[in-house]
Amino acid sequence: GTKTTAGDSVDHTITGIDPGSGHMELTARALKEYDLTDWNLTSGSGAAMTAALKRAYDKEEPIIITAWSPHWMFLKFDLKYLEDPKLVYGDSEEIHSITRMGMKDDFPEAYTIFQRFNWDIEDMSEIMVAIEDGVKPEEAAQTWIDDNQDKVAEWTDGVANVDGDTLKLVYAPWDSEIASHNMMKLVLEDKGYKVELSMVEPGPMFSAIADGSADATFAAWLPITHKTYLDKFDGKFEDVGINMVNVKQGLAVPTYMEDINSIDDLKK
Ligand code: PBE
Repeated sequence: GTKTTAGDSVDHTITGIDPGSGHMELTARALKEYDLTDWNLTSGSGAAMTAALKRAYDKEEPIIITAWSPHWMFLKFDLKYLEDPKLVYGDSEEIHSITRMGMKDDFPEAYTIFQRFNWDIEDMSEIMVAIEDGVKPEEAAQTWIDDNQDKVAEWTDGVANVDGDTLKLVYAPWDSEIASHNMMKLVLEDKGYKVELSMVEPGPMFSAIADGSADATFAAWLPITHKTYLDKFDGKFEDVGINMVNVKQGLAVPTYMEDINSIDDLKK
């Protein structure tokens, strides 16, 4: 009989996330570079993608997703990244904190905190898993803060309190960034800021920083993921520093898809 290929088993479809995400751009590029011209990339949201993953996983059905780490999906499911010999998704990425131009002069105390802000994959994962388990984002973030006072103190020690200045933080609806922005909101509120959190699409997230309608985001993945956006807004934002290293993204599948280990395997 005819052998079912990896492509046939998933209908030549990769389950994507929000349009405008770096991952969507890179995955479109991967389909070209690996010559997977008959493949489709569906767009939706991170939540729709993990729901599709859960449905497939429960039935041990094949699925290929646009995954990233840190993410709770790697703690709740046995997944593996597909090798990416052409390094379309880069090697390892960093998350940068960026502000609008002039933010430093207007909010020097917060700026100092942003410069020092740096945490680990395990930290963010704790908040993400709690949220996935049904804890409200703000409560999950507060629990992490309560349990990691020493880490937070490294960012905030010696920084003066302020009196209700309003800071606008902007982020896209990725589970990783829901965790980081809820956490930093609470840290800033503890210093006396009023914090407005707005969740927007990826494009508007970067344009809000560039046009000054938002003060900061902790969601700029570099050097590859958001390169197109950062090149577009070159000179219109300030890169304050790295808040996390060794983050990653790529295509992933459940480990029960034993024969598929590389993006190259999708061509068969
Ligand atoms: N991500 C997580 C984002 C950045 C943060 C990999 C889903 C993206 O733009 O694709």
